[in-house]
Amino acid sequence: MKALVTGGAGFIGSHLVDYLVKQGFEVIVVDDLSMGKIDNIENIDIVKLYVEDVRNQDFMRGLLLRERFDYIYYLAAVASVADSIERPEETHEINHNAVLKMLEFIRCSNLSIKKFLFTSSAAVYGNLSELPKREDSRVDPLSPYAIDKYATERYVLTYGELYGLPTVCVRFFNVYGPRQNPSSPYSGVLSILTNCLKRDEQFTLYGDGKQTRDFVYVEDVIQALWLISEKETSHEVFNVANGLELSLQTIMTTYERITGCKLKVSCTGGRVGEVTRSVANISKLADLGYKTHWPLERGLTQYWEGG
Ligand code: UD2
Repeated sequence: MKALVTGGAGFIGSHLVDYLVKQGFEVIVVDDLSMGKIDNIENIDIVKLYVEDVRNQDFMRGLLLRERFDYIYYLAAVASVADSIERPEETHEINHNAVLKMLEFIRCSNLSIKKFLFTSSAAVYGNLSELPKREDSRVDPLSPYAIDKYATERYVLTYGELYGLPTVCVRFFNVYGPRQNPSSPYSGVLSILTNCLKRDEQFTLYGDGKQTRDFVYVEDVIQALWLISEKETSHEVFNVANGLELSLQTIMTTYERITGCKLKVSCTGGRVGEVTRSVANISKLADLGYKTHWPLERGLTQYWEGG
């Protein structure tokens, strides 16, 4: 079996690559290393890495024709809401146009694939009050990032239906774990918290800490991606989360207890456009056999010790 992982040197992508290699897949990665790192890939000696931009159509088309992938996992993206607000047009080129062009090339070239999996985000749900979010809950994409993710989802699913491509989309909630880069202003809060605790640095808390999120450990995310790609799934969307709503305050207290470190906190106003509450209904994923193996305490402990 041969798999393409775009964004495969990034945080989630590299964990997926490791897993696929262990399953005996031949894995090919396309990553421009704008956020990813070569060191993230454990088996770099057997993984073929192309340091390329997914917008490079000549390259991408040549690769698809040459390699004839069984599975395509599309993770390459401008991966942050705030970043997309800084550069909406470029985000659109990367997060939307590049995916659409790949789908169109697959269609026109009659390439046969077993599964095309596109990674979307909980950002598509916006700030509507309905909770927990089900895959058929109303969406309200509020940023260039969310708009592109949602529009691309629709294309991915509609291409699947119209042209018989086995396509699926996943909506990631707040993924955390080793290799998440803490150094960007758009980094996930758990990588920032880990950094602050390890270096005894000040953590800036936006808002009152009562905002809630559904944090999911990266190993559970990989389990979900594997189930979705292996089971009979097609033209549908899956939430990928833990299914538990926790406040940021609870996360901070739990992490302090686990590490035995005291967090230095400075409070500031909430972020503009911030989602107040977020939690997923994960029953669709559970129907595929998904079980969370990494409750928060276990995930945080592992992240602290190994990440
Ligand atoms: C997550 C995703 C984002 C998008 C969004 C959809 C990550 C890293 N980002 O954004 O891409 O999918 O969900 O809703 O997964 N915070 C602090 N201090 C900090 C950093 C964060 O207080 O230094 C707060 C932040 O204001 C928020 C919470 O921590 O309330 C989580 O922030 P985040 O950036 O990790 O994730 P989120 O949910 O804003």
